[in-house]
Amino acid sequence: MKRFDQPIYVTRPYLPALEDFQKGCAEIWANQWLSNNGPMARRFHDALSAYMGVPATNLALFANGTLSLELAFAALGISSGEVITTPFTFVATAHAIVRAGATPVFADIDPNTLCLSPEAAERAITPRTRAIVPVHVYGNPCDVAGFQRLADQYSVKIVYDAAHAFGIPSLATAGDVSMFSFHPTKLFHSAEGGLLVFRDPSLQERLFELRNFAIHSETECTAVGTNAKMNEFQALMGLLCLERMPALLARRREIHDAYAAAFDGHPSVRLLPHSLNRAYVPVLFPDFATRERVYNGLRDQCNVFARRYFYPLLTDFPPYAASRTSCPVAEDLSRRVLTLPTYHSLSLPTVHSIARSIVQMIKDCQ
Ligand code: T4K
Repeated sequence: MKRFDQPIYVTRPYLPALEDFQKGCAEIWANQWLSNNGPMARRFHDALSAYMGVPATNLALFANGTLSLELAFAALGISSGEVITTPFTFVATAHAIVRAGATPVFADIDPNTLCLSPEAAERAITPRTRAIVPVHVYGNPCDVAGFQRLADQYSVKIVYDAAHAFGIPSLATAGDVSMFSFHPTKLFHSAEGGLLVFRDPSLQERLFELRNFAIHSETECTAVGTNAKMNEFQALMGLLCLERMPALLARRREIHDAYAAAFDGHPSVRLLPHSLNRAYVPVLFPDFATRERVYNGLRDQCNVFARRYFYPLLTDFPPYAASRTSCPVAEDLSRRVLTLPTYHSLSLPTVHSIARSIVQMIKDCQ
């Protein structure tokens, strides 16, 4: 089993050429404009609109994904009641619901996609339900048609947490609102950043207002807004990364295929097949003990830091423990899943070595 000299993390951010970033910085210096919807942020906004094929009136940029999601609820008028979501996600999904003033209600996931199940969500609907927040986990698409049926039948809003799903055209405009995270651990990033894409263009004015304290002039403040603005350096990073999107996607696919080939014929390591942008490489093991052995073995013997996204479940954390519901599928899969390293600069020989070590660790304990 190979031990790497340098740690191999679950991900590393793509970094554009430093000279290109410096060139952009020279422009920011000349503008003397660093934040508050400056020229770079406006350019990034338009570039995203063109890339995603979404009118410029139907999106808004923010400082990060968590604040974007929080403000999506505020713009939709959701500040109380219940919001149904999955326990198999990053804490930010539920934090945003609570910080908006609503109560998260957890429902189980689909065993094939690991995304919220529309059937389980439907069972959790009550007269207090205001919205459903499905998460396209790892870039696996949720059952968008299933959730639209719930929206139509029960008059609830569908807000997708699409933090992992940038670069998947079919998910760009799903639901009432979709939130994309541009954190550096993501396939595409802007150092930190978040994007909302919404069906109703009238939300834009409200979102622009909320992200800038809800002030309109020196003498006017109309609501309790916040500071969720993307700054010019973030926008510059985003613009430079966006130019490389086709290459970023292609490289993830190559890495994913290399893992798939290496695990072919090894039923004890099942690569989850649905991630459309290959943002993550989640694998399932037969049981908790094997997953833990591989996770610890990679770290201790190989210097490889895989991550157990998403373990524990949100309802295992104190802020959400009182909201625990029966979610047997999520409980089982969370104890068996491991996400393996994938990022633009990860070499294929490194992927092969990680995969060989995993196969070896499983053989050793059989
Ligand atoms: N919804 C979902 C479903 C999400 O997954 C997330 C974020 C959100 C909402 C919220 O979006 P944001 O507000 O973040 O835009 C990471 C990220 O911090 C978090 O953004 C992400 N999800 C979550 C899944 O993963 P950690 O605690 O695993 O991050 P950390 O710092 O351990 O980073 C992982 C590895 O990445 C490190 O071991 C090394 C590498 N790394 C990280 C950073 C930040 C780098 O090489 N360079 C870097 O700059 O949470």
